[in-house]
This record gives sequence, C-alpha cells and structure tokens, in this order.
Amino acid sequence: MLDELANAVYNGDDSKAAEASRKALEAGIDPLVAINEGLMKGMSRVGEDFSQLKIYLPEVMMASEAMKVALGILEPEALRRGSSLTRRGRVVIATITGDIHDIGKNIVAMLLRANGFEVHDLGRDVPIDEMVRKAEEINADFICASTLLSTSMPYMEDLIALLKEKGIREKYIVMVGGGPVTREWAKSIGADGYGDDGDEAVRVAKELLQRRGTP
Ligand code: B12
Repeated sequence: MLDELANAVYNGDDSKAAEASRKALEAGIDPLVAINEGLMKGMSRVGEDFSQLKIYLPEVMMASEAMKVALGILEPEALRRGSSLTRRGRVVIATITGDIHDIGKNIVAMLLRANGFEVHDLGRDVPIDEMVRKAEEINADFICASTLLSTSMPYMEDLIALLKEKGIREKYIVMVGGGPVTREWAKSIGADGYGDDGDEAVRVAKELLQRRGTP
C-alpha cells in the first residue's frame, strides 16, 4: 500500500494518489507513516530522476500536484490524531524569499501541528521582514525558514542578522532546513536548529523548547 502511494506520486496520478490515501487510512495505516514512507519515497524518486534528466519539469509539477492531493486527505487525519496534545510552542514558518518550493515546508508545518505546536504558515517566497513582523505580532517561540534553492540560502543568514539588528535575536529559536541546507551550514550562520526531514524537525523543536524551559 505504501508502494501504491509512492507510485501514484511518482506517476503524477491525482486520482490514484487520492484512492491510495483513502485505502491506507481504511487499512489503519498511520497517516504519518503513509506520508513518510509512501508519498515522500515517491517524491524522492522524482527528485533523483529529475537530477539525472530522466524526467522534466512537467512531470515534477504533476508529481507535486499528486502529492498535494494525497496530503489533503492524509493531513486532516494526522492532525485529528495529534489534536489532543498540549500546545508545545508557537511557530512562524515560511519558504524564504525567491523560492516557491513548499512541499517540504508544508510537511514540516503539518508534522509540527500534529505534535501540538501552534503553526502560522506564511506560505512561500516570503520576505524575511515579513517573517519577523509576524513572529513579533504573535509572540512566537520559533521562526522556521525553508528553502530548496541555494540562491535563497543567504536570506536565512540575513534573517538572523535582521533579528540581531533589531536586538531580538534571543527571543526566538531559529530553525532552518530544506534540500541544500546542511547541519554544518545552519550552525555556521548561527541558527539554533536544523532538521534533515520533518521527523527530525519536530524532535529538534521539542528539544530546543525543553532546553529553553518552556513546557
Ligand atoms: C517538486 C520540485 C519542484 C516543484 C515545486 C512544487 C512545490 N509546490 O513545492 C516545481 C516544479 C514548481 C519546481 C520549480 C523549480 N525548481 Co524544483 N524541485 C522539485 C524537486 C523535484 C522536489 C522538491 C520536493 O518537494 N521534495 C520533497 C520534500 C518533501 O523534501 P524537502 O523539500 O527537502 O523537505 C524536507 C526536508 O528538506 C526538511 N525541511 C524542509 N524545509 C524545512 C524547514 C525547516 C525549518 C526544517 C527544520 C526542515 C525542513 O523536511 C522536509 C520534509 O521531510 C527538487 C529535487 C530534489 N531532489 O529535491 C527540485 C529542485 C529543488 N528544484 C530546483 C530548481 C532549480 C527549480 C526551479 C528554479 C526550476 C526552474 N528552472 O524554473 C523552479 C523554482 C523557481 C522558484 N523561484 O522557486 C533545484 C534546486 C537546485 C538548488 N539547490 O538550488 C532542484 C534540487 C532540482 C535539481 N536537481 O536541479 N520544483
């Protein structure tokens, strides 16, 4: 069944993606497992084949549409299951300036929500001053920035510089992630946390919040 989900994404088949998602839920598969071990496997095959020029942008767009359709079915169930958890922290998340990739950011946002975080998702191609403005407005604990484009990575560094310039760096836990972002690079720009995938993002967020002394 997980293979069916992966194949539906890989083939960019919306109706199969919807059907496989419903079947997985009916069969009692945890929606987070369906996402991580089904949909994400399909998308990483898309990524590999795209890099090797075995497929082109239209196929990638179809795959991301199929992934969104499937997430639309699996996500509400994942959230329903996580909704009994207590609030763990307030998060502002966005894909940073210049970048429209949002599948990974959406997954991180969804997993954080499913784990009890209050998530304010600002979308994609979001300027850093808008992220900071929102964080100040809602008194956030976290600012999370995602990018898949190496050309947008410098804006993450600018985000931290902007917080310092405003004298509010210590108010926020800054986490970064996305394809070209590495643990080492995150550390080098002074980010507080990094996650290779959504699961790690949640684990690190919980650890950082605990270290800060917030329940
Ligand atoms: C799908 C896709 C697209 C879709 C995006 C649809 C959408 N709504 O997101 C479309 C077709 C629109 C697209 C467009 C483009 N793309 Co594109 N795309 C991809 C592809 C195939 C998959 C990306 C993806 O969704 N992965 C699946 C998700 C689940 O993984 P993820 O994003 O990495 O997220 C996980 C982790 O990174 C982490 N994470 C993510 N964010 C965060 C944030 C935090 C805080 C934390 C802790 C963790 C975390 O957790 C996530 C969940 O596990 C990649 C190839 C690849 N190998 O990644 C290329 C890729 C990212 N694209 C690329 C490019 C160049 C482009 C274009 C510029 C192409 C063009 N010439 O127009 C445009 C972008 C234009 C723009 N201004 O943004 C390059 C980027 C190269 C680079 N490093 O700069 C890649 C790597 C392809 C390649 N090999 O060349 N793309």
